[in-house]
Amino acid sequence: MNAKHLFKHFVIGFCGVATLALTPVLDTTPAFAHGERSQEPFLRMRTVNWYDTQWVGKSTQINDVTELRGKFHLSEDWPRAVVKPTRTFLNIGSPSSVFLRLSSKVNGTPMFVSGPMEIGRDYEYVVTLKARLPGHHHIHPMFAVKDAGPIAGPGGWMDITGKYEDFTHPIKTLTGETFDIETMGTATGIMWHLFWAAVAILWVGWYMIRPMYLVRARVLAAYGDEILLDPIDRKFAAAMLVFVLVVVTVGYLAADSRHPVTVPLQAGETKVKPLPIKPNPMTVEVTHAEYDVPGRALRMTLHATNNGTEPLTIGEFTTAGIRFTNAFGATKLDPNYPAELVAAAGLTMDKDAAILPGQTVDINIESKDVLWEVQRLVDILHDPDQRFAGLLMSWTESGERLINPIWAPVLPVFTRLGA
Ligand SMILES: [Cu+2]
Repeated sequence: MNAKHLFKHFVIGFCGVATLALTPVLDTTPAFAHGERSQEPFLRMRTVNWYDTQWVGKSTQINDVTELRGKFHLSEDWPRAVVKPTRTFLNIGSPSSVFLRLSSKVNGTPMFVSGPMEIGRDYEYVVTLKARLPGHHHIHPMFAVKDAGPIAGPGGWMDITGKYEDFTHPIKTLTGETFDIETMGTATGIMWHLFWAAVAILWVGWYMIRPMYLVRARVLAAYGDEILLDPIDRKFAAAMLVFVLVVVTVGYLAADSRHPVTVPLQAGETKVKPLPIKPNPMTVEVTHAEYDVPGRALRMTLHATNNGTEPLTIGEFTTAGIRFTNAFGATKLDPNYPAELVAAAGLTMDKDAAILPGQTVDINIESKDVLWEVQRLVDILHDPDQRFAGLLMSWTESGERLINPIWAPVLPVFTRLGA
């Protein structure tokens, strides 16, 4: 019986240890990105429409200051299932604190606290970053909505070279002191952790050995707790209470006298004005949209009118940070935009000619690329709310860009009709 038991334990233990030992050995596939594709497509397409994202300084040295900047439009087609953006925060999605965020501004307003933003409006952000940890990092702009969670924007790679040991972050306080905030107070923090751990061990240890747990449990069950405490225990408890209160008070007073001028953490609300609405001579409506499952293409019928004075040419459809362009739109692409998020010949139309002033046209437009699958946007077909939203970009003859938010329900089709 005993031998059998021993053997069982040995097997269980061996399997556990083997699993632990082999996990790091077998799991050698490099981790690309960090799971942003698993975020639901309705969140990525119908909440924040990111555009003009720029990863300035794709390669930086430790201590170098660089920027992540861009714009976003809050979709009119905001899903019913997602809490409205009444409290939002602009953040950076990165694998740990590889950069230090020096500042973030939305439409020029400092965004160190959160605040409301308006659906249907546009915002421009600039986040200033200081390189902290060396490596090859995937960096996203990220929009956090209270009760809905963080919504990741497009990811781009940023490299940091050098050694972490060289990282410094000296700051000058309002009272004129200068110190390195990266190391400031580290020793004090460690000291207090060790101190309270020692106090906790002493407290638990004292009662643990007077008497041990099992004996104590039996006495407790049989006779109640009164006889478990002798007069020395009570004196010890009282002494500990006084000791802890004295340490906390003295510690507080000492810190207060060393740093008499402090500013509490700011917990207010930002009031960010959205970008002014640019007059847009083009009106666009999606009258029909379908997703061709085997063809990996979103097909839309656009009803567009040019109310302006210049011919307009459609060049790009963008959603979830992915950009579908035609030959014309490709010439307008920022060459630094991550190539894995661009379908450079992914946009085709049955009418390529410019829309003339005063003209109303119905255009069949197709955004076709394997990126629908790779980026797992096709998962909308499994949603109870099958819709898409994105931005349609067109240009006037003089080169001005017009942005039209578009959205519509999507009908899945499994065969090419009439083909
Ligand atoms: Cu990523």
